[in-house]
Amino acid sequence: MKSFVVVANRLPVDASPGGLVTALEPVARNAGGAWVGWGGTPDEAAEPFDHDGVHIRPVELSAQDVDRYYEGQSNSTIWPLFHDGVEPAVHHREWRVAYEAVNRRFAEAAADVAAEGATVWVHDYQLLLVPGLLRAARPDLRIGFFLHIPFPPVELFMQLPRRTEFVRGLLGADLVGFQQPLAAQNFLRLTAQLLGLHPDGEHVEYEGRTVTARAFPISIDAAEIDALAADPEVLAEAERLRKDLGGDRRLLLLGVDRLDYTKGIDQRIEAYGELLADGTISNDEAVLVQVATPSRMRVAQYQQLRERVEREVGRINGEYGDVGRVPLHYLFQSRTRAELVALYLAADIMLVTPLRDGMNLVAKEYVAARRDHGGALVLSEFTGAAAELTDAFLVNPYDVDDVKRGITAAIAAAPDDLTARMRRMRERVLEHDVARWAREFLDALT
Ligand code: GDG
Repeated sequence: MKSFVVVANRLPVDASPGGLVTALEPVARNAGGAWVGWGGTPDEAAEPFDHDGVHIRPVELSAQDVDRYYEGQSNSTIWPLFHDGVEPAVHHREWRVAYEAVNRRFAEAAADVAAEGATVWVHDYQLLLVPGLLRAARPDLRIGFFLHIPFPPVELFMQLPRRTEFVRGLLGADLVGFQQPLAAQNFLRLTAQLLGLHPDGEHVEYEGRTVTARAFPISIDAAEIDALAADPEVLAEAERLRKDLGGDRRLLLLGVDRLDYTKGIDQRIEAYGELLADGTISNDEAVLVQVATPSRMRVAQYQQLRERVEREVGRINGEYGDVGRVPLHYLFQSRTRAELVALYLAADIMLVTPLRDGMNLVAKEYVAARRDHGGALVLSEFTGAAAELTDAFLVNPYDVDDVKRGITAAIAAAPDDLTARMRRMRERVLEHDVARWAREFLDALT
């Protein structure tokens, strides 16, 4: 039995270590805690084990669970709906049934490992029902929930079948954390609209308990990025990249995203193509590198996005490229963290243009990597990061002209101006790192 338990869709083993694992593994380890999650392979039976001082409690998913709970309800219903419906959400009754059944399995596993009065921290949109299910089984627990993606406006949330159950699910927590204050307000308004509750400031009374909804903007392990950015091998790799991309080219633009339709990759490429077409930039002076990490490739909307992007990349390289020199390097591959940091260091302009994004860690990683205070960030207004990185060149990704304006403003900016902007953004990110995020959430919870 453990007094601190993390519940997340994935376990902190094997999966490429993202920000969440980096942030929470030390907390779980220091607390001698447990982690409840799926190992990532369907139909795989797994026994609990200890890993790096953390008790790992695997939850099994069948191939059908993966289809219905993960690729279906989580990634084809909730993900698009919570991202402003930028792609239409798909609704299926059997997905909802599987989602509830799997959430119940996660809640049972958590109830099983949690000691009397333990603190349990549940994560993200795959597990919206877990706090409620866990509360019913274990009223003694302190339950926190953090949503990593946006929470939609009330009118959009209202489209979700069985919407009231999702709100009740979240109200099982003592503390519900969001990336942005507006998301917390949307949630509290829904408790009034759907359940007739009376939210007061950040709090709402529900079944004799006080539930708090508040923003806790997530961040990165800034020290890790900072150290990689000082590593001589990484610096040499950045030099090599510049040379390979054409040493005489003045400008390297960069995009790094999971290949996801929320990230605005096609809008960004369209803007770059138009800048080449109207002669604002030329293939001799500039090059764009787009890393698009493969993601959710079994979901139809992701396959369609891949086809759209690859067609456009081919068109632009065909029209504006030359033998041995293309304007757009597209990498449908995942890279190591060191390779990403080398790219960040080499890039003059980082393009982060999501249509909607809970936070966006890539923007923060770019800033953390720039120990030289070089480079410029073009950033979508519709990311959580935009609230903190106000010295970026902020753009509306739906407006191709505005994306082009942001890029040309970054190109034209005076070096002093760029340095001052980067210095301020970097201070912000180094001070507000992921350890601080976890500490603030857990202090508010316990
Ligand atoms: C969700 C929310 C929120 C990417 N490609 C590679 C790679 N990455 C790393 C990046 C970054 C992470 O993955 C992506 O984080 P983002 O925040 O940019 O986006 P999501 O994956 O959509 O994350 C988001 C986040 O949760 C945390 O709450 O910010 O809003 O959507 O760290 O560097 N890492 C490696 N190779 C790659 O090819 N090693």
